[in-house]
Parts: sequence; structure tokens; C-alpha cells
Amino acid sequence: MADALPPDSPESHDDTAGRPIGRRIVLSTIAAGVAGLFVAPSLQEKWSQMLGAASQRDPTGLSGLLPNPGGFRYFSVAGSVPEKNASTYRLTVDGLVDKPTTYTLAQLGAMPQSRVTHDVVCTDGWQVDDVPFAGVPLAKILDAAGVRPTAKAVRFTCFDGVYSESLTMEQARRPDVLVATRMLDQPIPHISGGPVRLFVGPMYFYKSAKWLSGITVTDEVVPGYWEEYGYPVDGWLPGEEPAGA
Ligand SMILES: Nc1nc2c(c(=O)[nH]1)N[C@H]1C(S)=C(S)[C@@H](COP(=O)(O)O)O[C@H]1N2
Ligand SMILES: [Mo]
Repeated sequence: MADALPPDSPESHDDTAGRPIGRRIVLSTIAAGVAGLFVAPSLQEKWSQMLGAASQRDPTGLSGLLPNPGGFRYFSVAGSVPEKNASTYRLTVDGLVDKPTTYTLAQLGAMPQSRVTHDVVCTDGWQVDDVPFAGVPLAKILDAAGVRPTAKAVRFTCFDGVYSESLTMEQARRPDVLVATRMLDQPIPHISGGPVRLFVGPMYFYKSAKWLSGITVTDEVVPGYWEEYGYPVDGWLPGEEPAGA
């Protein structure tokens, strides 16, 4: 919820001059400049079909130019993001591990899979209830890499070249944290951060980094992209914070 954020965070609802560029301004820029009138409608059509949900339009009509199936709002801090597929996608795991590894999509698919259904909640005020995500529990990937005793946290990077996120080691090992390859029981489309995105069920959706390409085990939490602008590093949804955390 917005009131969980610092008053002048980039997602606050009273953007004024002099503050960092607000989220809705970024969204508008994407709508007007990148997705544009030409590309967006066909994507929107495709997505509505793929995800079997009606698209929605906002009152300004601006974000309505973006694919918005089932109530999801497309967000990217990067203006354009390269598309990756089964032959070009790679996930690297490195840092404080005994066995740095690079995974293909097929290799991720061969690992133990898990399905987690959770409400998706953005700090901007939109929410989609009971969204199933599936993929490899992050804990399995950490185990396979052999996390060293000095490790305290995990840093996530993305092939958009800009976004990053972080979790403590304890958070990262929760069963509701996935390296997700499926969303709504379908492969994750590019626009939703596919082919692989992080899914952190118990936290605000900004923690669920799209277009995941790097997992680096670190000795301390490295605040992620929005966290540099004042977002809580521990992005627990209301009621999800474990006692004593
Ligand atoms: N790489 C990347 N991941 C990201 C973001 C982003 O801008 N870039 N935005 C975050 C935020 S604030 C939200 S609400 C969700 C939006 O995911 P969606 O576009 O699938 O709705 O992605 C999160 N992960
Ligand atoms: Mo968000």
C-alpha cells in the first residue's frame, strides 16, 4: 500500500517538480515513446488472448495503450528490453558460491519445480489476486551452487541492463520465492519479464525482478533499483512479515 512507503518515494501520489521522476511519468514515457501507437495494440491483443483476460484502460487513456491483461500493469524502468528465448536465455549464478553456474532455460526446466499462488500487489495501488507462478525454488538453485558460510544475501540482476533487486539469505530460501518460468500456468511472456522472472510471493511486486539474468550471492544486502529511491528493502506485504524478522 502506498502509505507503507516513505512520503517522497518515487511511487508516492503527489509527484512535484524537483523530485525523482515519478513512476507514472515513466509509464507515460513508455506509452508515448516506446510502446507507441503502432506496437502496443497488437501486443495487447496477443496478451489478452494468451492470458485469457480482458484488457483494461485507465481514465487518462495513456496506460491503456499498454498491454494490461487481467489487471496487470506493465512496468519497466528500461526504455526497451531485448527479447530472450529458449536458445538465447542464460541465468548466471555467482558470487560467494563454490560452483558458479550458468543455466539455460532447458536446464532450469529439468530442476525441481514448485507452484506458488499469491496475490500480486504493486505499491502503485493495483493488485491481482491469486496469481499462480511456477518454476524452480530459489533455494534449490542456491543449494546447487553451494552457498559459502560467509554469505548473507542475494543480489538479482536483469537483462534489461538496469533493474536489480535483493533478498536476505533467509528470505531467499523461503519456499514461496521462485525463479519463475511460468505465470498463470503459461510460459512467462516477454512483457511480464519472461522467459524468467523472480517471484517473491510475500512481498510487494517490485521485489519480483523481471527478465532475471543474474543471481549473485553476497556478504551483505545490496539495495535494489527502487530501494535506492527509498523503497523498503524488506518489501513485506501487510501481514506477511515473519515474527522476529
Ligand atoms: N526488470 C524489472 N523488473 C521489475 C520492474 C522493472 O521496472 N524492471 N518493476 C517492478 C514493479 S514496481 C512491478 S509492480 C512489477 C510489474 O510487473 P509486470 O510488468 O509483470 O506487471 O515488476 C517489478 N519488476
Ligand atoms: Mo510496482
